[in-house]
Amino acid sequence: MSENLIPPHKIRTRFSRAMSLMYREEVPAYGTLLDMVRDVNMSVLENDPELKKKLSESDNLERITEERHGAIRIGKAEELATMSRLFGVMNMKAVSYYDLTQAGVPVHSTCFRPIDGDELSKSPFRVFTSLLRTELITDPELRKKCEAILEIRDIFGDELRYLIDKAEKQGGLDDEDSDTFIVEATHVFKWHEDAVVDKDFYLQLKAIDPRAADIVCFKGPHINHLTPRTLDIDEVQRQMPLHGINPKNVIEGPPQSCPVLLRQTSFKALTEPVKFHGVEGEHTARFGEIEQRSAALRPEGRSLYDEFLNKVRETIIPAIDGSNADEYMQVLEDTFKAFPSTYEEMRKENLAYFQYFLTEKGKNHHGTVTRNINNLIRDGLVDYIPIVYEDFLPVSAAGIFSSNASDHETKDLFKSSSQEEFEKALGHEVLSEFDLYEAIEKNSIAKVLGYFR
Ligand code: OOG
Ligand code: NI
Repeated sequence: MSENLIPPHKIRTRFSRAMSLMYREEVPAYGTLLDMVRDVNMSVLENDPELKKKLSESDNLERITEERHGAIRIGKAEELATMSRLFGVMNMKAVSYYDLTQAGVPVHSTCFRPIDGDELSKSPFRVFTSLLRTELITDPELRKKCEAILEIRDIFGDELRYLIDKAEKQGGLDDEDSDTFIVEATHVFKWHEDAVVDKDFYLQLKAIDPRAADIVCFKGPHINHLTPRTLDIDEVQRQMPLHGINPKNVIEGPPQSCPVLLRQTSFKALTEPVKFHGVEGEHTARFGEIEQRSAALRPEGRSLYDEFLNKVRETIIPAIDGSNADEYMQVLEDTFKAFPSTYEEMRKENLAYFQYFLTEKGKNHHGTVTRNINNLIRDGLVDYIPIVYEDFLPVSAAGIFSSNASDHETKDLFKSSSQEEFEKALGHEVLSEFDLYEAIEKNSIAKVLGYFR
């Protein structure tokens, strides 16, 4: 039987494409964005043959064109546990814990994604998944009602549950089952314009927290954005208004001059018509986002990044209406001037993770060498590129969360990290992103050194 099973990465690629097709239909501006990103990426590569050559070593162009992340929000522990099994069918694992209460959003999150280099290069689809923490809704009546609504809903359905079980039992799915799985799984993330509550309740909950209303009041965890990866976010940002899309004025993450981690910007989707038990209303749920990914940082580099970003935010917090955007971007640029800006420096100071590979000279070398990575680099036999950051930044995520709650100022009501509770709901522990990057780096060193024995 097992020879008929489809490899998980193929199911993941097909699923990612199906999601993209669905979202393109649901939110046409997403299609516009995809086209823009593809054009910008192509011209970046045409103008930078060196980058093109380096990309093809690991982070190839096909991968980048296919690459996207989505975000969903779910309402109860059982949904998170089943979600973990659903993504497991596509070899996507829960990586990292994100506490969004530090930004006043009553959720905590993880990212489901492929974890090893080979799987990532085949299809790097990831889904940022947030679980509502109803215990943080302070009004006891409202909280009880939310929990009662969530308690009875089934966002997956029998067919999908059956296929998840089957995949786990036989170690995968065959072609026909994979097709059904993709149709059913995509359906879970579809937009439904019929709310499951009346308008009064929706407005009441929205006044307390718009994200809670987005999770509780609808049939399922509609995908709220899908984000293509661009090689030049500043250029896409500049072009967006020319295509009738208005982005937030602030790019989240490090400044342009600092090629680390993740830079993101989003635009607000149109307010959409909704029916609350037949009564007309509206909801702002879905939006668009683009991102540029650079080097993954070691814990030391990450602490330094956090320290710099905190310094920025002690000086200036980007206003929701974008009124101080230029000033914010300037403070960001100025503050990060002291952060190492070249990969050579970052490698010397042990701030980032790198992937090592043989140069042409290295491949043609036949004499003996000292098997020491620094010497091999010095002698031009080995070169390196940064390992791409595959994860998310909680402060940026908070900025993204607020882009779809425009009229809601972030409150400093609650702050309570609870990784243990989250993992209990998930049914297992989340993986450490640092361990994963470390493994990719170690592996590439071992491979390179193995060549010179
Ligand atoms: C998720 C926001 C986080 C990102 O790119 O940081 C995110 C959400 O709004 O549900 O997707
Ligand atoms: Ni996102």
